[in-house]
Amino acid sequence: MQGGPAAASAVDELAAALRGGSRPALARAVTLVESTRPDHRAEAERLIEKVLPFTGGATRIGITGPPGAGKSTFIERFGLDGIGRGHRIAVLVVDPGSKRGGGAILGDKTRMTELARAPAAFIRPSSAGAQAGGVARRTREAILVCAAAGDELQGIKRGIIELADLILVNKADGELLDHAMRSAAEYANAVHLIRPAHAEWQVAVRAVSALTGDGIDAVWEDVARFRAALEASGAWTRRRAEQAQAALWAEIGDGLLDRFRAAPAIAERLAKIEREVAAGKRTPASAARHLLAAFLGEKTQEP
Ligand SMILES: Nc1nc2c(ncn2[C@@H]2O[C@H](COP(=O)(O)OP(=O)(O)OP(=O)(O)O)[C@@H](O)[C@H]2O)c(=O)[nH]1
Ligand SMILES: [Mg+2]
Repeated sequence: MQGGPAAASAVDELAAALRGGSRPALARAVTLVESTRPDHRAEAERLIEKVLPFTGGATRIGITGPPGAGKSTFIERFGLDGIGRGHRIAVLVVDPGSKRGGGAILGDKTRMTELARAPAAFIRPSSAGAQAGGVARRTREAILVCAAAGDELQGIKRGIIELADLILVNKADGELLDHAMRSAAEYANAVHLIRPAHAEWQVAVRAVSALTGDGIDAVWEDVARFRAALEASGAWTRRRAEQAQAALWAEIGDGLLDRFRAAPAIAERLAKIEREVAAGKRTPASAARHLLAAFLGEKTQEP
């Protein structure tokens, strides 16, 4: 779908406001990009193409960790410290475990109040809809694992540790301090046994306190060192390119599926064939072949 001249100039204005650092413009842009309406999609694509050349400066950080580890508290403290260092912060909250969203969103709105009020910060909880089509899909980057003091190493999936570029043991304060230090030492030992994902980066383990702010400065320095090391070797650019290509294939896959489901030849056959597959009367492979042939307008043997 093609946006008219009015839509085009609205998108140009939005792009200009976005580059000017306007928070309301950012909020509108995120809403636009998350929207699944076809006319919004067209505008969103136009907007993204306009601003894409200016996105290279941002560092994207993925943060994950077990429930209650202190992720929200950490993000608020880390974000405020970052603002103090002259950064501008955007937080996209994703809850991949559930489609409900509301609870976590409210929790974070109340937990990150100080950061939410900061003019240099922007916080957007992503809705279930956005996860299906928007931000979450485009939010895979360096993962920073936040482990609460008290978590055993086994408590965190090994797979996550292998993906992490930085591991934080939070709650290194008060009575939990000793325990956090021991945990951090254990993680550091474990990390040395794992083959590093980047030859130029040794995964760091840090004990931090999101409550007192201890250790948070070092995390900002790790982020800067990580970026500098990968930029120096060319891995940073290579990774961005790979991510863009992976996103291209994801878009192709999603686009094909959308077209497939919407095609009349599929719509009229789908319910019956799904029932047959569910009932074991037809194998998934043969059913898929039949539907694909119908979609592509090829002659099939069967009705
Ligand atoms: N002592 C101490 N408590 C902390 C620290 N960080 C967070 N907490 C507390 O731990 C609890 C959980 O913190 P959250 O920030 O909500 O943790 P979360 O990982 O976002 O939790 P979910 O979003 O529910 O998974 C809260 O009661 C915090 O006050 C810390 O550094 N030290
Ligand atoms: Mg939280």
